[in-house]
Amino acid sequence: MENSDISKNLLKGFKGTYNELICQDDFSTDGHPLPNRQDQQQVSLGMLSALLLVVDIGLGVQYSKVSEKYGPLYQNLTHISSELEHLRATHSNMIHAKEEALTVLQKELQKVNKTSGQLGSAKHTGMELQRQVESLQGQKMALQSSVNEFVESCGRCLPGWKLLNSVCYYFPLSNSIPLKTWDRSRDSCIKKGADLAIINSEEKQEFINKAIQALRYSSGSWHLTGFWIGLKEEEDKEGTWAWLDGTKLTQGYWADGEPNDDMNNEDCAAIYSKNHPKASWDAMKTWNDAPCRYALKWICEMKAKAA
Ligand SMILES: [Ca+2]
Ligand SMILES: [Ca+2]
Repeated sequence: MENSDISKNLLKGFKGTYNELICQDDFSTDGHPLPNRQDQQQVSLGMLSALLLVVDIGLGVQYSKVSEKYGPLYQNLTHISSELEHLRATHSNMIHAKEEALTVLQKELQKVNKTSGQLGSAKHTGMELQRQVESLQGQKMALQSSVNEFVESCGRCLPGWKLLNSVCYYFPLSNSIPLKTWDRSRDSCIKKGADLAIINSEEKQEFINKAIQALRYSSGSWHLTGFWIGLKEEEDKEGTWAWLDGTKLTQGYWADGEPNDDMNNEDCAAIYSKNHPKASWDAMKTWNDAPCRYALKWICEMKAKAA
């Protein structure tokens, strides 16, 4: 039988005894116990005290069982509460550490951005220096070439001009020199005491082709590798070409298909360092007729000084 059942039975017995003690038949009409029942009541009270003692013992046993059953649970609850507090403290520390890490990360990112900017600036400066070095190297080579040509021409041509037989030629090869129309190109030559070049022999054609080869490879577009020469159609005489010295063209070194007077608007002649887009390279076929207003490079010639 369970302790709880024992307690219930004891309480039941207690109630029965109590009822017997306070039964109405045991009292006189004025509410006092009858004299012949006093001894019996004292005995009953003794039994009641014994019963209470037993109940008390039963409850003590019950309490011990309950304590034994739920004590570990209470200890676990205490332990879990302690763990929970610990986890809360750890979580708080982690949030604080995360905020500090974020602050450090932002500072580092700012440093990286600053360094990246400095690196970009340094790279730009380096590229600019490299460009200046390449430009200076080009100028040095051009100067060296001019000196060599001056020496080779024995001073008969100006520095930067090339001598062929008794004629000096000027080639504005540098990309820094702006392109000009046929008329302005001629003006530029005249200001130097020269005029646009006349190419009236195979020897001159070969010599000039060789001199302008630098542009054959450096310029991407064919039409930008042209050099105006002293040859144009006579006024209102389509198809009649004449040199600036007044002589008619007898031998031309036209590219295949040229002159074609494209759009009825091509009246000036130029020599090209790159092969015609519709033909393979042929040093004896490098001329084209083009609109005189086109901006190209040009070739000047002047008589060399006497040897
Ligand atoms: Ca024409
Ligand atoms: Ca043409």
